[in-house]
Amino acid sequence: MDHDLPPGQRALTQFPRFGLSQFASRFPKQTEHRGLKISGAVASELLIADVFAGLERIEQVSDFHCVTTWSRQGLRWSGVRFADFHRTIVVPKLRPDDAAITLILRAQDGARTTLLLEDALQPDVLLVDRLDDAPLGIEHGAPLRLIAPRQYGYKSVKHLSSIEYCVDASGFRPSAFRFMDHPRARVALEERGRGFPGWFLRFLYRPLVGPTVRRFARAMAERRGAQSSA
Ligand SMILES: Nc1nc2c(c(=O)[nH]1)N[C@H]1C(S)=C(S)[C@@H](COP(=O)(O)O)O[C@H]1N2
Ligand SMILES: [Mo]
Repeated sequence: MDHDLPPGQRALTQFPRFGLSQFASRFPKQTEHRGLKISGAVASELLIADVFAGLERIEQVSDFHCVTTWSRQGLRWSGVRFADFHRTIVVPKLRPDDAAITLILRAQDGARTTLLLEDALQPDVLLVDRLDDAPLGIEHGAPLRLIAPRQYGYKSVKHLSSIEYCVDASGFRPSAFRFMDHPRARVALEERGRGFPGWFLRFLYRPLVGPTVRRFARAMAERRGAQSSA
């Protein structure tokens, strides 16, 4: 099915737990409560206890593209549209500054990235708590994850804990090296990183896929082992 894939991507037959190696052994402390902090250029900071309350739940099948060149096709997510959350909850309650065009997404494991509000408002960007008809597991981002299918995977923050509406994100430090965090990361345009062409980064990243998948799987197995003997 590789012919359906964006430039430079290869399909995997499974959906691995993945990320920057420094996050392999970091896990969310809170796995049940799906609360989300909203902060930044807003009238007041707010902790939303249940992001899903009162919003239309939708199911969506989409492909997932990691910047290191692996893709997983046909994932079935369930959640709410970020656009609905933004327009129904954030705008009326918190009145974000019109100039806040960037979101900083932060996760319980310390991961963080930015997403343009314009990209986040696409109808296929979801806040999810279910995957393939089951509650989202720790591997894939419990208790709450954002997915942005048109962006490379590093914008789809797992264990999402806060969203900061930001007027000026120039001082933001991403969790990866700066060249690895493209502000938009659009898969169709192969915006893998900044300063280097996308096709070049394919060859830099591809050798990391196997070792990273194994490292993340090992850390997960160790966590399960530690929990079952505790
Ligand atoms: N909190 C958090 N979110 C994260 C990551 C991470 O390490 N921690 N890794 C990112 C990267 S690089 C990818 S490809 C996807 C992997 O998602 P998966 O583990 O569900 O396959 O999550 C993204 N979101
Ligand atoms: Mo990734």
